[in-house]
Amino acid sequence: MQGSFITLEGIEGAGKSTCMAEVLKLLREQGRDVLETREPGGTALGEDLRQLLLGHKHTGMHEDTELLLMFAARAEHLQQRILPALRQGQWVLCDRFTDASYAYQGGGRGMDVKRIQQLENWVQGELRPDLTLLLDLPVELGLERAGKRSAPDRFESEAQAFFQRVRKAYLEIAHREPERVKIIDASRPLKEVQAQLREVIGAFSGQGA
Ligand code: Z5A
Repeated sequence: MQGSFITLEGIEGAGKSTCMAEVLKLLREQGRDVLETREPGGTALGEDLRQLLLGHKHTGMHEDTELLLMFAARAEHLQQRILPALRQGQWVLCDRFTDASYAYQGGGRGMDVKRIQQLENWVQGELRPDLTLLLDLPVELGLERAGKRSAPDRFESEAQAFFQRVRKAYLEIAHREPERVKIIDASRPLKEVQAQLREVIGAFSGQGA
């Protein structure tokens, strides 16, 4: 038996952490055995790479290095945790995945999308998420919400134009793959966002159960 692979995406301040908790709750209420994880990270090596990627020690890191480290962390994550869990019939709920590479490195940094596709095919083979929840909201609102939190990491220090490109890239993916990527209006009050999540997860579980 193969479990389902669900990912959550969104720009800065979209409310991913808040929504991860809600989706996890909904899936567990359905009796699913869920592995909750995140990228970059999810393994001991991946979490070390996360420190290098998000911290300010290597502020001038080359964009190729950044992309390769994202996929190095992803390769480890897939082989050590995601694939074994799916094979055992567990559902996997992952906070960000390869759409983030297309959005941040492709859209935000302007890297050649073909490079990302090559790495995606190499590292993942045919594996793609079964469902992706894209928490979408205007960049200004996202940055305002995020500004109320702790000190910004290396990505959070980017300019507003960077996040506009990231948002645009995410929306392009969603419009290209409407079956997989469901857009959640994250600008709404939390209760309304949770209701949207409930509807999408309910519809997906109805199909996938
Ligand atoms: N990255 C990459 O470049 N390439 C890749 O391939 C991958 C990642 C995988 C780490 O991500 C960075 O790595 C990320 C992209 C890059 N950089 N950025 N930016 P992360 O996911 O760990 O970092 P994050 O984006 O900061 O995620 P987060 O911690 O989940 O934050 P969030 O989306 O902003 O969520 P939040 O903390 O739940 O919400 C923010 C605030 O808004 C908080 O105070 C909430 O209480 C509030 N909130 C949430 N929802 C609402 C609603 N509906 N109304 C009002 N207020 C709300």
